[in-house]
Amino acid sequence: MTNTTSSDFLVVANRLPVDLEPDPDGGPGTWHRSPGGLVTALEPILRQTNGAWVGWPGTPDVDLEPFVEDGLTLHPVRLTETEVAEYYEGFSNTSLWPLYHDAVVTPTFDRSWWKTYVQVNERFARAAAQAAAPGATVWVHDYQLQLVPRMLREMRPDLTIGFFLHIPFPPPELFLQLPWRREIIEGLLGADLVGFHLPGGADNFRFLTRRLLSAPAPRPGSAGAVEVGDRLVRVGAYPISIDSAHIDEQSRSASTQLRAKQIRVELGDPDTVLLGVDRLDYTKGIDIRLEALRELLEEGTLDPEKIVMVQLATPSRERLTAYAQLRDDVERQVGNINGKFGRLGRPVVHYLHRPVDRDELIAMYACTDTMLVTPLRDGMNLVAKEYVACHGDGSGALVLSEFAGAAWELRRAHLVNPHDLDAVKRAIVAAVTEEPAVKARRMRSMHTQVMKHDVDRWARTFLDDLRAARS
Ligand code: ADQ
Repeated sequence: MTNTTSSDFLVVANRLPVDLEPDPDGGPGTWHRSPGGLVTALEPILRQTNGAWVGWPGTPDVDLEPFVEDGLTLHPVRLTETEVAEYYEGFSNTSLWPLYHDAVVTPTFDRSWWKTYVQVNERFARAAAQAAAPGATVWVHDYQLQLVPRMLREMRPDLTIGFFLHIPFPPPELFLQLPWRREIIEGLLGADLVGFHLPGGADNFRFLTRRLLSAPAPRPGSAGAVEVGDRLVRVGAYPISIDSAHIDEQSRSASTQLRAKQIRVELGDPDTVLLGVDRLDYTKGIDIRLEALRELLEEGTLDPEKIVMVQLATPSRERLTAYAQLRDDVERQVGNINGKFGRLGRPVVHYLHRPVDRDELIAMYACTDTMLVTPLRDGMNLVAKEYVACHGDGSGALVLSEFAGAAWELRRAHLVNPHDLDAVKRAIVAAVTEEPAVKARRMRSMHTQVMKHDVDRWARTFLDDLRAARS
């Protein structure tokens, strides 16, 4: 029996790293590993530190005791159906998500969603307060739980609390639209360390502490820490990454290489394979790359006999109107391209609206000539780094939006403004036609960056700074 009480290290996130799939016969259901950037990023650290995870199991209205699954101690937080609708789909994904992504879709603010957000944040804070050993370190994650740091500090002043935001932190002009802007800033300031992917997000946050709470400007030598009463809250940039060595090794394995060759054959042996891999989300710019491809085929710059695009799109937030609309739009675009430029047995765009297993995904990356990552805004974008990790041999090319956090490190990609369709088209053509030697120089330099700055280094740096912040 593993001890499920009193952990010295806790991760608190909206979702547990597993999903409970209900049994059709009303039985207890079965657990599955759930997809997503956060799980991918944190699992190695949790295993190394013997930590525990507090989160929602992904199904409403289930009461579960803490349990151990695949070596990880999990503390489920119960959410009712209404709470899922108001806290998760409502305030988190219809207010905060679009607002924090440059309002590319207009955010909706609803007072009852906010009340439920407060109530659910309290429940997460209580669950963490119960699971944490005296003096434990608690690492709270992401936009769904921005009130937890302050609530948890009030319940358990003995804890060391870190917070990391996985999505962009918006410019003040946008953040100030939020009716509960002050509460969110105060919530985050309950942490000892507040981390963002990029320095820009950290700067936006510091500015807002002065604007909304009249916090004094950071003192010289305080590394930009914010003074809150007698406490000092550190603020910093921690660009997240991937398990680079593992992905690199897997991409070089004989079985991956064999599968990569097979995939190209299955795709009809084209000269060029383009790939997009995303959650089906309106921030990811899937429609932009499809439109660019359509125009390039239409004007004859790309030859449909020689090029194939694969778009993998994991279903996401399907009950929300903006997402259902996006799916319709993307599927119409794919149909248009294939209707016009495909022939029997040879579509130009292969579109899969489902998650693909990890081994297959790595083989897909490995066999791809040009990866298309074109979000309108993205906190980091792990897909870009995963692709680079699979091309240690210098093959491949990456078209990358300037508005993905990853662009901050992957300077040698074909960087592009996704709002400028002509620029996206030029970048695709440049990536497809570039001399192999030039391509290889770009890719090797990005590969070195990704290998050095992996997820282990990300987490260690954050946790070292958190320890230092507390002392
Ligand atoms: P996401 O928006 O989910 O993450 P991303 O960083 O690209 O975006 O991570 C997605 C993960 O899911 C990747 O590991 C990818 O391999 C996997 N994935 C995506 N589509 C898939 C498919 N069809 N099949 C299988 N796997 C698939 C949020 C933020 C990002 C930030 C991460 C981590 O929005 O900006 O990089 O958190 O902080």
